[in-house]
Amino acid sequence: ATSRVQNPALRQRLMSAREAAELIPAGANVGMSGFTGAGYPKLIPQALAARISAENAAGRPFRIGLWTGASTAPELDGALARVNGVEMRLPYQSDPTSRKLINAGQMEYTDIHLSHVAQYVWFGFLGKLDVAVIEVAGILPDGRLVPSTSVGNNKTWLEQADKIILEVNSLQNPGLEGMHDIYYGTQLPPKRVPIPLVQVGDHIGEPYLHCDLSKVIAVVETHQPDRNSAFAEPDAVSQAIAGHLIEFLQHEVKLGRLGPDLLPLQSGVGNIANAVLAGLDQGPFEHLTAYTEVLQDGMLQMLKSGKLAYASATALSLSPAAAELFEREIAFFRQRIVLRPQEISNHPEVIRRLGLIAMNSMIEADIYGNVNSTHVMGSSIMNGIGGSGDFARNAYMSIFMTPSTAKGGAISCIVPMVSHVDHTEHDVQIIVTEQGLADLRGLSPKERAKLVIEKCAHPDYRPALRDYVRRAAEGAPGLHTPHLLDEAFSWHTRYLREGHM
Ligand code: 0RQ
Repeated sequence: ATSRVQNPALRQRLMSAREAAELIPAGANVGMSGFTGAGYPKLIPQALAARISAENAAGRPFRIGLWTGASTAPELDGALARVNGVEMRLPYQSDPTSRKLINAGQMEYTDIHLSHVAQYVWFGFLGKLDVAVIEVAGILPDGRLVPSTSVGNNKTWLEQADKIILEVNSLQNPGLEGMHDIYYGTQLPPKRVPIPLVQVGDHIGEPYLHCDLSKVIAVVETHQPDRNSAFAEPDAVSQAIAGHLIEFLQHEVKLGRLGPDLLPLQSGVGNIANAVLAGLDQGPFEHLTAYTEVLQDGMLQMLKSGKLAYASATALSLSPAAAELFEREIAFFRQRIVLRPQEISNHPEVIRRLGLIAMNSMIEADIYGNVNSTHVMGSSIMNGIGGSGDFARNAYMSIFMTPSTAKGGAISCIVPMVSHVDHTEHDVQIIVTEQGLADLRGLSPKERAKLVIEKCAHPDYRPALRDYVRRAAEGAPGLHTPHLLDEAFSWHTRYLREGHM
């Protein structure tokens, strides 16, 4: 087969992953590609982990700052975390070993809205980016790069890093070429201009990433699949959540607040999100569109069935079966999918303009509508805020979903006060559990509390929540958002003490 490294100068830089990893210095800030298990470098992080392990064994401490698009995979986050090679991680991760290190206080983690990352680097808020390690699907003769299955922050990493290392993955489908829209019109304040994107499918940039060839210090050829982890079949709880949501959307259409094709959908990742998409695929709405971060199985299926006309995202996140479908029918999907930098897929200006229906999962909500997406019992990180804040604050309608209980019923996901706040009561409009849906739009805190308890809380926890609200209304110094501050976290402390709320 002919090499995908078509630029002669870059062919001179071909080397093994081990040799490339030697070029990354200890203490470097490294910007890697990768977004929800797609398009991350596969060999260099593992080679770097081996080097770090050897250096540490020889008594020479070696750690890096690791920046990505979002979560990656065991070959990247997992490999580097297992050798304790990451001093500081940003902006989002979901790796079990990293999570353990972060919660043990051994890895610093800066959890940033995904739309903020690129601009923070341009502003100089995060320090210097030393090396970019980017997976691409090919290199053109003139040195432009064919992006892979995710775009993430790659444009910014390539522009901002002093040095660039490329992993050219020949397993990525050549049909990816032309599916990307890389926008080069972003300016810095005070020179910013409007982003000219007014329809989900608009192409406002170019299909390729630019690359300053003089900065490229290594090119490594790989032939490795993306992570592609399977989804669970929708269970009764996620199906019930999907059912409530679809009934609600039908009601909004009836009231004339949404058209029969709704508005562009944003959907978080995970099993509930996938169940909602499966529900929409069977549901009454036609000619739907999506302006989202991650295109997962459910959306691929909706494109296939014709329910979904077009989808914009920054990354694919597919199960092995869906990845196979994508491969087989890439000619069909490339007409209907565009992948953009995450600063555009998650851009507040564009989200507000398009008027998205944002649907994200959460850890817990409180009776007044504050949402915690990231922390367990106030102090342990689960994953991170990801794009949920970008979408929630700026959407036409912001929906948060969770089962009403966790850990077999020992935890109520509806609590008096959330133990950590990611989305405030001002950014949260609709809360859904398998019990029902609370539409909080236009309601005062006291009205919201009543609705959240009666519609969303598990029946086992409703009496205690009602009791809290009643006593707060008697004992709180102010009656706008009545709380008993001595008691507001007692559900969490009871769980930590006794193993149930
Ligand atoms: O833990 O596996 O140890 O039992 O949290 O919960 O129910 O499997 O739900 O996988 O959809 O994840 C919010 C974490 C939900 C995810 C969150 C425990 C529960 C389980 C996972 P175990 P489920 P999901 C676009 C949008 C933030 C980023 C985001 C997330 C584990 O959706 O990371 O929205 N969101 N991005 O047992 C203690 C509670 C709990 C609880 C659940 N109340 N207390 N533990 N759990 N509720 C995508 C991107 O930005 C990339």
